[in-house]
Amino acid sequence: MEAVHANIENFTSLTDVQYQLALVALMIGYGAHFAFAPFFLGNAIHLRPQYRIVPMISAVVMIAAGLSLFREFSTLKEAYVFTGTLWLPAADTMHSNAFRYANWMITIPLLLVQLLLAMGIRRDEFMGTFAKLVIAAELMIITGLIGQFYEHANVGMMLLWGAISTLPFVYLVIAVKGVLDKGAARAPEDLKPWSGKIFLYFLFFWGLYAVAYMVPAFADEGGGVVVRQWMYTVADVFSKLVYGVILTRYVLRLSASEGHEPALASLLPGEETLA
Ligand code: RET
Repeated sequence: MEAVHANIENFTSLTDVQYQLALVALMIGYGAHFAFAPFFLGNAIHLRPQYRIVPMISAVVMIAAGLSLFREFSTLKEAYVFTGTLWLPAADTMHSNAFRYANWMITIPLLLVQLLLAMGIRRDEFMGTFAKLVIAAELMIITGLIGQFYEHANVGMMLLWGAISTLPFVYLVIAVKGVLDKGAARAPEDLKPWSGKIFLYFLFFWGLYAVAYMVPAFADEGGGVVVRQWMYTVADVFSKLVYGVILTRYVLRLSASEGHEPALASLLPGEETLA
């Protein structure tokens, strides 16, 4: 019996190069995420206390994503057997991207709360805005999760669920724009342009997940497996890791504009010593 609701990874043979390239994508993913957890924690001390939570959330996201990607790496590695020429899907093990979606259920709310905190959303609007964003995000993930089970057996169903999932995604994008506009309104003059740039950045890299979702409709062979795992890695690194670096830089600038000195600044040589 065939596991019809499994991902395309379980139905296609890979060349040696394809097998290694797909694994390399996942390895870069977990390696980068794990490496950046201490980076974010180390940055926190330079911030005004109220902003320290921003890089701390990134550190949590890094560990959660790193663990998930490490498992994805291991299951992909074990999902094939070498025949002497090609890597064929193993009969008794399976690789599943569904675990990614489960991981997003946790990481996406964290990325959203991080945005609200960095943009300084007022306490009285905080919970309401957060609830709207999270409900939209979870609906998007759950419908996408259902759809990806059909990517091998029924591409039409996959696209239908993908279209349904796009509705909450569009709502989410509009709501995020609203949050960024509010952030810009309260930001000092030199930080105002960040908001529009962060929006385009967000749209591009979150949108990349939706493009990756559709890959099996166009390429369900070894090439499709490699392209999709790479798209996921690029989207992961930029929407979690580099996004965390950007938001941390943003609150560092905010801290400075609010008169906060980076930690240890008093130990650095002052201008009078350099002169
Ligand atoms: C799905 C299904 C197809 C339609 C759309 C999707 C959007 C996914 C997104 C995922 C973002 C993930 C992030 C993870 C961080 O850990 C569900 C693939 C629109 C936007 C940011």
